[in-house]
Amino acid sequence: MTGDTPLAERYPPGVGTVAIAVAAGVAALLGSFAAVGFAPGFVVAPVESTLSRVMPGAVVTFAITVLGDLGQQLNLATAGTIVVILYAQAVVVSVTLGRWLDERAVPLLGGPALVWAVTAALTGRPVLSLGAAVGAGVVLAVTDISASRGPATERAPSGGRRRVLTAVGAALGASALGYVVGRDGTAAVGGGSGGGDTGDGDRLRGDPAIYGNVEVPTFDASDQLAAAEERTFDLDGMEPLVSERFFNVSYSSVSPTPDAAEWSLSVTGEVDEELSYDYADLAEREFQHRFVSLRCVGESLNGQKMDNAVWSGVPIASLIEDAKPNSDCECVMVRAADDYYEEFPLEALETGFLALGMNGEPLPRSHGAPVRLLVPGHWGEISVKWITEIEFLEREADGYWEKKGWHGTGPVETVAKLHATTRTEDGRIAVGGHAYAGTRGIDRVEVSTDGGDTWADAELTERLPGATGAVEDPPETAEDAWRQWRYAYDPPSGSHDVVVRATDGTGTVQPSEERDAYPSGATGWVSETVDPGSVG
Ligand SMILES: Nc1nc2c(c(=O)[nH]1)N[C@H]1C(S)=C(S)[C@@H](COP(=O)(O)O)O[C@H]1N2
Ligand SMILES: [Mo]
Repeated sequence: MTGDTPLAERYPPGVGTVAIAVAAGVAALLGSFAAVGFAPGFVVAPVESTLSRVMPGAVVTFAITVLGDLGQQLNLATAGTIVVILYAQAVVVSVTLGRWLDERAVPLLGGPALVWAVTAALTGRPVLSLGAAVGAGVVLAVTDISASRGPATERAPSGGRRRVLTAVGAALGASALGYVVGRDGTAAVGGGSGGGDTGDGDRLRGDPAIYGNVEVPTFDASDQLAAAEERTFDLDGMEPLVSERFFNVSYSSVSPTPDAAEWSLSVTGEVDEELSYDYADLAEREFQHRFVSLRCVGESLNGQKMDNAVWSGVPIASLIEDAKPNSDCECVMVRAADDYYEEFPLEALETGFLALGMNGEPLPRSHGAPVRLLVPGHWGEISVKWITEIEFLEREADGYWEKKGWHGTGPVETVAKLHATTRTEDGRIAVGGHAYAGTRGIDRVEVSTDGGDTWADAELTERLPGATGAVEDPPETAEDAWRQWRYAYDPPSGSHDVVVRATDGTGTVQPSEERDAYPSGATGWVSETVDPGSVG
């Protein structure tokens, strides 16, 4: 070994050491990613989810309503930066100590050891945390070797700079490798980010990381899927009646990966008897297959966070009955594996459904695998994903979003969206979209092409079929599903305003009053200026 270079020169003091430490920190972060993928053991995950939880309501609201998905990415980037700073500090500590003792082994081994300790403390996963230590170790080892090859004294000051560049180069190489390995690892567990995947990765009867240790039942939703396909309007730019890209909203961008074999749902609190169900308890039951549409209270009026799927599972009423609840407030707190919690009336819960399957497949990770709650007709936030506990309460309490000022536990507002504007073959303009009013149903959609002065009826898709499978009195049509509308007209020569409004099953017209999403959902009529010249 040519270890004669004094430590002070191996790690150029000041900015040089910081640069090497940051490079090691970045490599450590990607090392963690390589070992874990985009899953809860990834060091950024606990930091990001804590950030979301402690963030003031106003900031979160701004992020959701104004920044949308970008808000979540910013949060993730902030969490990543915090982690790199923590790692860099750990490396600086080890270098300082090494310099003081004049012992090169201290940063070389102590640096990665500290990085490992930080990671293990954050994630609680000691073995997977070795990935981060290896990332930091690569950069520190390369720096050490490059120092041993040429003492900085002979080439000063360029020796120091060269070492920093070598460290940065090593960090880039290790990080790129870590990224590729981690990304493939995430794909292998069928996950992907919370950023909108519909579980395309889990073709093989579900995500093996979740379903690998259980018998996954079959979900025969083929009749409903066929009916939806047949009834879907063929209009350019409009999503079909079963969403191809089902939106995703989770307060934390890293979805949990619960092992279905370990999963259980407990019924606790103000009950005569506490109960617990595991995955097999539910999987062996005869399923219902039913359409349920979801809409997020945080989306803008004409937003994209409203979708529809056919879900397979069991009604919740049959599961909570035996516990004989005696809650004074007639209310429940539902909790989940990501530490999410929402409180709402028992009356709403009793109409709910525990879904194990989505569109004929095991529930994808990002939509709450292995089991999620669906509460028909209510804003999406109480359809708790990764559900673990139903607690009957003595008195009312705030849920996760209500603590941040939202009022999103009630029934959805009625909306007709306008997502497609195209030219028909015979030169007319066709507009279309989806309309949804929760369990009230959609009876009518009207369109105005003159800014709201005159109205005409739009054509509506036939209602989707009602639940099948283990259903006592199968309803003719779906009780909580959207419909598509379309309308074709001869355009006037100039720009004109197209306005849409729906009427729900109780005969109530969608309110025209314009209101932002915060705090209880957007209202108003969707309106769009159409310039015939630019409609292709
Ligand atoms: N455990 C858990 N459940 C959750 C959430 C969450 O962050 N964690 N988000 C809720 C919100 S705000 C909505 S709109 C719906 C979205 O469901 P999706 O992601 O399957 O579309 O899930 C709800 N259930
Ligand atoms: Mo939501």
